[in-house]
Amino acid sequence: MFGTYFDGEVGNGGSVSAFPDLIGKRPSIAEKPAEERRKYRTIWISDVHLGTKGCNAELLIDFLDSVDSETLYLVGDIIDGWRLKKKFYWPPAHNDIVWRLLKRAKRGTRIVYIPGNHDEMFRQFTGLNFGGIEIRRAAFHDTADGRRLLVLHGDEFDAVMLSHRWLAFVGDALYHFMMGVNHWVNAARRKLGLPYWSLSRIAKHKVKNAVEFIGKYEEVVARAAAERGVDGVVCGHIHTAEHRMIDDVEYWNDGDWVEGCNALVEHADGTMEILNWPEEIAKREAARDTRDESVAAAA
Ligand SMILES: [Mn+2]
Repeated sequence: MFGTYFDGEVGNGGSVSAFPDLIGKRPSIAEKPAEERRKYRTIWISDVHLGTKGCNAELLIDFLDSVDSETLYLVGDIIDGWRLKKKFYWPPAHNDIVWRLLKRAKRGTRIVYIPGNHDEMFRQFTGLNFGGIEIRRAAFHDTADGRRLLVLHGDEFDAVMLSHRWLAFVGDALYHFMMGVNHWVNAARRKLGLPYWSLSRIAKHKVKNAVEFIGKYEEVVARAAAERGVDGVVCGHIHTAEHRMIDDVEYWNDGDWVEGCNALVEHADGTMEILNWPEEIAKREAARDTRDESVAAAA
């Protein structure tokens, strides 16, 4: 099963210099200083879907400006080529994300980009290097405490999930509709000063079929990882952040930036955790309010 997509994996290929000089330009949202960022050994993000209204670009910009890492994995569906083909949607904030990624690579972060099914047009560049961003079909990641993890997007298993294909098909239209609703609900909530809220995350957990689908998918991915003899697997694709042990294999899903707004991180000692960025922002703001109150009390 793995043969097909590992064959395309090449080590360090050539470098492509024709990449547009985005770094020379200024982002529309100014970058926060790099010094105050939380440092991680590794960060994984996926399913950003740049080029769609569903992408929470501002939250991702806030995340990128708040964290740093030695290695950053972009685990697929970063740009939504399918949607862009139908309707061109590319606001300045989406450029800002590309700008930040290129800038990060230039500053010395190792960036590995594993295209997914929505950005499969980049798979033809497997083995190449764009502005310091390595494009790979899949990767192995060794954690600081010596575990070996297989990193891939996860659409490789869609064929195995054939019995659930009708759900994927109905799901895509319904899902796109819900992403739209989610976008407007949150635009309104932002105006009212309310925190980010995920409609589809709540809906998904209520639908029995979706829950069964997710559980089955996680098992299929973990089994394939076990066949490769690794300790665990990191994937994306189904927009559901998760950490669970499936037999002896650690299953990690880094979630998405459409609904959940999650990232997976590895600390210096190898421990890993899933961050929910809206929750992290809420914690940060609560801490700032407490600080402001104590400053006011002292004055
Ligand atoms: Mn995908």
